Amino acid sequence: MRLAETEAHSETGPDTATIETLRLLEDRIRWLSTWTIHNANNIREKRDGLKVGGHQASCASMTTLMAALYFHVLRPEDRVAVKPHASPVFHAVEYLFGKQSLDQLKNFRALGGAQSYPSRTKDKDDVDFSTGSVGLGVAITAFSSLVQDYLTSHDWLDKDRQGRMISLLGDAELDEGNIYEALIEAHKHRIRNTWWIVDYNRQSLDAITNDRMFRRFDDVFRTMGWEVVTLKYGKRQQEAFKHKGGDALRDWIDSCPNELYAALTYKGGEAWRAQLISDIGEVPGIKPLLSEYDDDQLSDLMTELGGHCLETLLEAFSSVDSDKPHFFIAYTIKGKGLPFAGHKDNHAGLLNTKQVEAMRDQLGIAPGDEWKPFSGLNGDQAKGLENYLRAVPFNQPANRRPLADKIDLPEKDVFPKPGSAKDSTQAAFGKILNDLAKGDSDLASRIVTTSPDVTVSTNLGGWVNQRGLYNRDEKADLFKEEKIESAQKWIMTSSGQHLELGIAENNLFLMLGALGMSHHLFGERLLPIGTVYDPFISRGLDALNYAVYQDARFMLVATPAGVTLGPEGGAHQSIGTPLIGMGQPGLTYFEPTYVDELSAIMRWSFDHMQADEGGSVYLRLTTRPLVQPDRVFSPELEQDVLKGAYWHVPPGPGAEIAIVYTGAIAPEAIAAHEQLLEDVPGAGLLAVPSADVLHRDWTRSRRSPWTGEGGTTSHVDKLLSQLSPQAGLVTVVDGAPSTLSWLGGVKGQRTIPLGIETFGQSGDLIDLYDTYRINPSAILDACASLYVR
Ligand SMILES: Cc1ncc(C[n+]2csc(CCOP(=O)(O)OP(=O)(O)O)c2C)c(N)n1
Ligand SMILES: [Mg+2]
Repeated sequence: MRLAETEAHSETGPDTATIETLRLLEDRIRWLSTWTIHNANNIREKRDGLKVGGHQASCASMTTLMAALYFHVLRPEDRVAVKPHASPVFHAVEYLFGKQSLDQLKNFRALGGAQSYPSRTKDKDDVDFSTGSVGLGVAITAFSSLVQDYLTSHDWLDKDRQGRMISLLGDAELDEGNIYEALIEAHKHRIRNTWWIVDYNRQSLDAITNDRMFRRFDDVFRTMGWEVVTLKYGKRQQEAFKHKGGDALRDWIDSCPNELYAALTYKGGEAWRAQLISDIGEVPGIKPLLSEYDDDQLSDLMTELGGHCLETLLEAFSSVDSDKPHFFIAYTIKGKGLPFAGHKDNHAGLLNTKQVEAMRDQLGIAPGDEWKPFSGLNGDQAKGLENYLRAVPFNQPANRRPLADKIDLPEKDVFPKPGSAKDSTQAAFGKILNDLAKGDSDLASRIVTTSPDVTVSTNLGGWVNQRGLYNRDEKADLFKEEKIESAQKWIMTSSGQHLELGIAENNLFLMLGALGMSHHLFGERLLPIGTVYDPFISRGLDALNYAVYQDARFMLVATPAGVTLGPEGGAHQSIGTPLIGMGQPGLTYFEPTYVDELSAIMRWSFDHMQADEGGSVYLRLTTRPLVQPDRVFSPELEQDVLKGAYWHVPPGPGAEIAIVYTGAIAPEAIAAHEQLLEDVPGAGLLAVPSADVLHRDWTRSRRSPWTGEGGTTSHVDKLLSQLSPQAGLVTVVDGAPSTLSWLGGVKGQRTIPLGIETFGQSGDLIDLYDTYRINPSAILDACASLYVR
């Protein structure tokens, strides 16, 4: 194992009594996490023959770190993302604080019980950030610290409500590229109050990690302006190094390959001794030094690395005296204190019953008392721990889930609704925000926009001109000062309302996730809007899922979309995104055609983003300018738009056919419908601004007799009932045809779905719609084929 040389130290260490108490608490959480996993796998009844799983080694690797933090260092305003596989340790900590129930622990990984990985939305105790998809829980803390700064700059957050945003991560998580994308963005925004603490056990899931990464992480983080603190040796090791031969021992540790260190850890004291004697036994002082330790003590000495030494950890954490971001590399042993410590296959390894019982006996816990928080301790010790836990700073009454007020929305009649005769939904989106920016509504003050280098090309320019860019560092618009003409006035201030990101879509979703949790984390509501090109949603898909899973609330505006971007097309065409919108729980997908629809949907979205049972919204927009309908946007029409569909041209009684369209392809559907009417009077034309809302309402209605969700007939059922039961449908969307093909299942009406199934070339709309067969003649061909049985 090669180790870095920087050590953290301070003049005043914690007192011995505190260390002793913390040691006992660490034993508790190591035991409880081991037992929770054991119970779930070996004691609780199994009904399906599936492995339950759990990660005892990953937990044991981090118990010292978590004991030091939760039982000493943390303050209630601090927010922590815990490495996914240490979830049982977190729940054990909460259990000792009295914030987690025994029932939850007993039901670890069972429905309604403590979750496999910490979950803000599903766990019942106080999880700050969900984790699970490694890397994302790390980066979200940096973005949350940026949100904290944003709120502070806007005078919404007092200093005493500011905390540190902390990630406890595994070393293999450092392979996730999203961490480095976040690091770059964090550097640009000069983030602070962020600690990333690596459980540096040099094991991943499959293997021992590569020696070549030694010292690389330190370099990377230092280069990016972080304070790097390497916690490499425990105190006992540091004591040993002071003796004759100590330097050689230290050098040996430094140069030992990761794999050998892990193997010797697993084999134990005798193996350590043999290896050390063989490698450096001739160095003066080594043999006498080693002879001072029996085999067990030698094993302890060699494995009590910085991350397992409370004194070392507490000194390091308490010596932080700036808000500079800190990167702690805490050397640990995976499975420390468990029989498979250091074994390369221990990631998903489970102790067998004999081993668990041996651990229990060693702690003096009587059979049957396994769940008792202080079992195995004498009365004084138990009392001492209880008193200590009551006084722990992190356990003090504090409102860690503050309730944020709702932001009032402008009345419907004053909500912006641009009135051009011809407009695209993207341009109209920009105008709506521009109009809001000019006003002084509460809504406008709480909107915060963000975009990964596509601010201008997604029409956010007007908004940014008025509301400015946000950065803690003020910066004038140099082009303006130099009197150079430009439509974009990019003034950067601490009161700005647009967060400009570099081209990393993953960061966009992490940013939206952090902004969208502001009301929960900081008690201040923000209404985040992020813009992106529709195809690049896929680039950040896991982070999008992650944000939504945490119940972050935001508006995602994706534009341009489909093949309708025309000559710009090819690689920038998006096909499957409607299905992403439909398939993602917690995200409601709309694809309006007209500006009046868009305006109503945006107003609804700001409400939905704040509703208790609400969620996030995805608007799939276009750059294609469309002639706007000359119509009264009645409350009934608005209702239908928000329910997902309306009859653009209602069908005649018992009509035999309808054309159904979504989004920018409307002119082709309309043209085809006009021709169809010549042969089939009464044919209907159905507009579907949200296949997602429509589909969810339909499936809810179908299952409601069994789930009691309210048994009203679905909106789509009512609409399609206006057609003959034998009617046929031709659906068309600039996207995957399956977005609308399900409509055939509602009433059993024969359906021909049109859409994009291959892609990848530029062209004008005439050629592209022809090539991909979504033009009027293709729609009419499909209508004709409905009559061929
Ligand atoms: C994005 C993602 N890919 C893969 C996994 C599966 N996985 C879970 S843990 C793990 C290795 C973790 O190693 P490390 O971060 O070092 O944690 P340790 O258990 O060693 O503390 C992997 C690959 C995951 N959870 N998330
Ligand atoms: Mg690891």
